[in-house]
Amino acid sequence: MAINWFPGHMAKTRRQIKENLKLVDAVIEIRDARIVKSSANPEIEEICGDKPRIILLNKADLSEKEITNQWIRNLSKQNVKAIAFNALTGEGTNKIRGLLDELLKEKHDRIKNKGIMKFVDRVMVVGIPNGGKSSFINKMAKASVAKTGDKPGVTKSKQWIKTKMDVELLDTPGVLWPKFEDEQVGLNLAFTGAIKDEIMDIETLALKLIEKLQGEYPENLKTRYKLETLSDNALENMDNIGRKRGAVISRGEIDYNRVAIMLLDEFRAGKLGKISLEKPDSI
Ligand SMILES: Nc1nc2c(ncn2[C@@H]2O[C@H](COP(=O)(O)OP(=O)(O)O)[C@@H](O)[C@H]2O)c(=O)[nH]1
Ligand SMILES: [Mg+2]
Repeated sequence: MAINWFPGHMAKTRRQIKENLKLVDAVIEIRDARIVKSSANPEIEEICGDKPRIILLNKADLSEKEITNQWIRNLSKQNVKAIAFNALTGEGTNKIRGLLDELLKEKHDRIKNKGIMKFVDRVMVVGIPNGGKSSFINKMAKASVAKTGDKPGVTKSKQWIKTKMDVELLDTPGVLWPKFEDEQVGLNLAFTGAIKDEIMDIETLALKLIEKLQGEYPENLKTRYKLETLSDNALENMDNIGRKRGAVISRGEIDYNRVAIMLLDEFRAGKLGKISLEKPDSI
């Protein structure tokens, strides 16, 4: 991981997020729509308690729409709402206000009953590294009127980003750790580029991705690499991909390093099509 997680670090992060939770009305948790389970923090429920939460299934431009919709149904409950999101385009932003209104109806009614009609909701953003927290905050800030500085006497050192939708975001997101002790989770994070290629050598990683895709998305693999048929053997498929792309060293030997880099890059950029590596009942 870009961040070195160790027990002391986790405890500190957990404590900081819990402190910040006291300052906000709701949490926006960012996950990767391609790996909804693997991009979750294992303690998120415990950390957030009953704080209303919106789960943004971000990078939805890269996931299968129908499966993302299944996830949305699967994750939504009284205090938790999920939506598909694209933090590069901001698609989904216009739904956030409505979801907050649903989640915070009691608070809003209480305020309105006092005759106050103009108020803001304060929200903090949390998520594992590379899920899109900064991109999301930037998109929200683009729709912002001003960045509020410290207000004298009020929560010193906390910076709030104002937006046009009567929402203020805590400007530093809570960075959470994934469930990295689980091998499949590690692979999924590596496939999607959430962790850089340090989990294993990239040739093995690419081979594992081919294995996954030949089983679940064979047509995407065939179409992208113009393969007429697929083998059950991932290495044979990797060879064929290498040949199709001219990733050959000498005497027909495949340049596996080149194939691996190309395949992972293309997968992460969505060039193999919209792919969901986890479905609601998988893992
Ligand atoms: N395709 C796609 N890429 C995204 C999306 N949101 C973020 N990214 C990319 O994911 C990477 C990590 O995003 P970043 O905002 O830095 O994540 P953070 O570590 O959670 O702050 C960057 O390369 C972003 O451009 C999205 O909705 N779709
Ligand atoms: Mg960031």
